[in-house]
Amino acid sequence: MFQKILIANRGEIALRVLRACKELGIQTVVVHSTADSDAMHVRLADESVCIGPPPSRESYLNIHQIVAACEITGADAVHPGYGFLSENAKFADILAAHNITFIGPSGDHIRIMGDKIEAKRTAKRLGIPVVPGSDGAINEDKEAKRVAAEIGYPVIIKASAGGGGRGMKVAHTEADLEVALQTAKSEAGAAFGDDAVYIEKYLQKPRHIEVQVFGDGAGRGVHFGERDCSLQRRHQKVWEEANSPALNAEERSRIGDICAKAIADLGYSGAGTIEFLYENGEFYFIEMNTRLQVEHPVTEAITGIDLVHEQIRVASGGGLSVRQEDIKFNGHAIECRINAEDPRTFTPSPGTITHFHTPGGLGIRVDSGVYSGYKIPPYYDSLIGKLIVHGRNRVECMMRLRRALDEFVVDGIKTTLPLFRDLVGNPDIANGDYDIHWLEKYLAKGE
Ligand code: MV4
Repeated sequence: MFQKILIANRGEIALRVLRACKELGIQTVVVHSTADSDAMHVRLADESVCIGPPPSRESYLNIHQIVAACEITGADAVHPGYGFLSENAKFADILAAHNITFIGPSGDHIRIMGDKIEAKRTAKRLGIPVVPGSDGAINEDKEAKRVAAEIGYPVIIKASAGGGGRGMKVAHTEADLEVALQTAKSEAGAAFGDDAVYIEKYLQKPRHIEVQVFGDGAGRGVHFGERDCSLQRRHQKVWEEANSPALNAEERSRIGDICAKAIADLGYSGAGTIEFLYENGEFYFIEMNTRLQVEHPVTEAITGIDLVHEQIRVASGGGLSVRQEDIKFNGHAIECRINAEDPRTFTPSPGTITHFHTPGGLGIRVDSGVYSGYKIPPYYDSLIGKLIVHGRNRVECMMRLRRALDEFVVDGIKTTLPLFRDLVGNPDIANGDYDIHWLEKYLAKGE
């Protein structure tokens, strides 16, 4: 097991990882920017190293500073959290070259999944169902038209270096295709320095369902069920739940088993998430994330398994603590992302939190690094905490969520809490009847 882990992140996830390290008796080092000196995780860590000024480029993304902090403190592993360097293959490779363990998959696996064309090709080869579309990159209008005619309109053009919704264009008819292809290519070139694009059938009313997987790096793979993350705004998830209200037990184990086997065959190590669009009873792979995700607590709630413990165990060579048959799905969990934003316009609202009171009681978890008197710096994303609620079934979970939202107090700044108080009373949400476009339509109606 590791002696000392360096946490290369900030905010609630840095605290989340710190807690796991403490439970495992592992010493902790945090690196932080000058904007985060007062952060809770910095106070609670055994050691902290200030690695630079507020801009992420010069601190949380500064590989050399982070490697230097490992050398100075004698950390033997790095947990990258999510965002920042968590899916940076070069960072994983550089740490390996310094004999420091990256708590995550190999640089090569990160690289494959970062290239969306290569990721899709790999998924298909491993027996994962993918969205119908081009086999690789599309360069010519003629090729695009041939593929589109074959799969049928509407089609979507995506950047291979994109992901998470960046660099996509929809073409509804052949007349739209040339413009969509050229725009997608030039935008991809400008944004990513790589203009490779591919074409897929555009699914009009899917749900976003993702499967939590783990590999031990030695040919074993397991799945921890799915999460439904269909409630999003501008590709930012707002509300996530497990299990998906749309799936039955047979569908859950069918897609889960496919994913677990793929992860085993790939020789993948650590936590991963395989993302699907789900429409009319079918799953279609879109991307794989090679990191721990923001919404991992809903999976922890229904399985009772600490996923950060598993990451650390696997990275240290201790293997997974569970076999597939040990993983049971118990009840229902919902996560609300509490952002320091206006609940209608989503404009960031940094500043000082004058009062912070979190709900409690059976089935309630709050993951947050903020406290009364804390000043939210304006430089980073606006997530200030996550409310995760568990119940024996979805109805009980929703009852508890409504009560927990009533107890939650955040004064001094605007937050998205009022949005969740509206959502929890909405009949479509109560019925689990929503797709990836539901939230934006709801917000546009201004209800
Ligand atoms: C799609 C799609 C429809 N058809 N692909 C957006 C994020 C990126 N991960 C993939 N995305 C989409 N890909 C096909 N073939 C619709 C979306 C999409 C979306 C997906 C998940 C959650 C919210 C979304 C909002 C708009 C579009």
